[in-house]
Amino acid sequence: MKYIVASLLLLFSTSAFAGNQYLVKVEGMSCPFCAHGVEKKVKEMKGVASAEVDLKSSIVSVKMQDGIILPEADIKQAIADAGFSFKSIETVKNTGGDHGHKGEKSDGQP
Ligand SMILES: [Cu+2]
Repeated sequence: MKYIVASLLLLFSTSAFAGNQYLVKVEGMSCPFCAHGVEKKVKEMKGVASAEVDLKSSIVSVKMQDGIILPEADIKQAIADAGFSFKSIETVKNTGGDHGHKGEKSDGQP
């Protein structure tokens, strides 16, 4: 029984890593209203878990639901629909560095 729980936990944490994250560079966002518009459009996309705009760097960070890949054409379209131009997209590699160390340390939890 213990074995099953352990492997379930393992499965669970592995699938959590499947939530792909992207940094999308957008041209033309100059105020929070622009940012909001882009954010809204991106969030309307299928499979998007969250979207957050950093105005300073003009980067929208998009988190996808588990296992969903963000097609470049789709994000381009969403940005265009919001009235801005897509510049580039970068996949954030989830190295698992701080989060992936199972059983090593658990932040004071017993
Ligand atoms: Cu604006």
